[in-house]
Amino acid sequence: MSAMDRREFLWTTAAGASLLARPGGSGAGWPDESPAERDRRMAWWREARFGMFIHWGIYSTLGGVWKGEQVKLQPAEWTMQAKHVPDAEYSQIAANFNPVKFNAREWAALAKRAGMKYLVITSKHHDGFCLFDSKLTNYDIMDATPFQRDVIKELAEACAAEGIRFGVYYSQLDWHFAEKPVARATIPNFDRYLEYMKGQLEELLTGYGPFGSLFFDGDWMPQWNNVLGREIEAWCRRFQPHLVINDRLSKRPTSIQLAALLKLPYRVPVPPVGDYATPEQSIPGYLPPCDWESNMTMNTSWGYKSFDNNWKSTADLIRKLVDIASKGGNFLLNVGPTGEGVIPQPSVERLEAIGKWMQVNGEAIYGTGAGPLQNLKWGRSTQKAGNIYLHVFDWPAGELKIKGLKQNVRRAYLLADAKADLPVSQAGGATTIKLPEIAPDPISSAVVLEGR
Ligand code: FHN
Repeated sequence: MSAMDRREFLWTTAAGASLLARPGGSGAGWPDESPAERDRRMAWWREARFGMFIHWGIYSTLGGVWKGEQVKLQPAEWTMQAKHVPDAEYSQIAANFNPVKFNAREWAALAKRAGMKYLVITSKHHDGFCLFDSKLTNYDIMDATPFQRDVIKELAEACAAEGIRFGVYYSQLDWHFAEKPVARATIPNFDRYLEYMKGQLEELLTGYGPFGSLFFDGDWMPQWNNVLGREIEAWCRRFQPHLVINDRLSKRPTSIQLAALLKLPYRVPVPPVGDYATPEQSIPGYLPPCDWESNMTMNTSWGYKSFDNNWKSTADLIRKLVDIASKGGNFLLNVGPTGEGVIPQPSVERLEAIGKWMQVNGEAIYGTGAGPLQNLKWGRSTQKAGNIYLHVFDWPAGELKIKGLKQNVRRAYLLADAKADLPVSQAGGATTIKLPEIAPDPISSAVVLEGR
């Protein structure tokens, strides 16, 4: 067994041993929800495949720098922890949060142009600052900043206008209540904090229109467990029964946390609470047994980090999107706007380019399932409604020959030129498609195989 296999085995064993998968397949949903009802509730999310993640808050004013010192190892939204800033001092920076360039409609329109079908923004991250007008605290954008606009409300309305599903990220880990800003913080008077958390979730789920999804985070905090997770899931579903909720209401095994932190491959466990698993900054090397969504940054920080220019290329991001879809997953791609409310230009450029690619290739991503051909050297495959989509990264000379395809192919064509049939033959267990010399797209070109 190779070292990698052994490590993966360890993660799998640890993950498997510590998770009691809920009966009824992946995810929890309503305890008595039938598989058909769950499929109906998940349908838009499985169709969407691609969403925008937004990490934005008072930490964005810092750009990953605290008193002249760069936050190097942690992402920018962890500045409070990285620089061991007491809450009394850190919370003062809210007075500098005045994002006068924020334009919700521009953000929603950019997500739409990128081909994204849903958007998830941090309503409250670990620092506890609220981007929405909460009646339960003054540590929010209405009371603690000169901006005094409810950006969650503005963005929810903008998404509705652009036809994009709106959702929020909410951290159960809260350094504004914790004894100190550390990853494994404990919160005194935890029952009182839980009531605060439930009250804020009620505010969000009753005051901002229908949500598509909720992304919880911070399950690694010592006080969190699956019982609380199920309690909060049921609480949220009281207000919006058809929410799609991630797995971080679960108490994911520490091995998953460590693997994510160390960027090691790990088996995505079926969530005991919530609807989908959330591999982070990674794509599983196999087909997970449940709904799942990979969330990733474009550089290395979720929150705006002024000196982080380690941007993934557009080609890399498109191929990640294809790879994720080929394994039946969703891609939640992050932007970290500045303290002024501006999405960094490198992010905008990549999203515009992905959007142009999606205009041609979106049919091979949206609503598709994991492809019948896995572990392809030259590309990936997805499938939908009897069609197989071959996503060709490395364009071959003259023809593409694939073995192991069980389906009979009636017709083959380039998604970029659907009117022109490609010569296709099937013999001896192989399917051969004659291809033009030049690929329609240098990054990834879709060849459609229509079933008989
Ligand atoms: O600690 C957070 C981090 O800041 C970021 O929000 C990511 C996004 O999935 N989640 C946690 C790290 O796993």
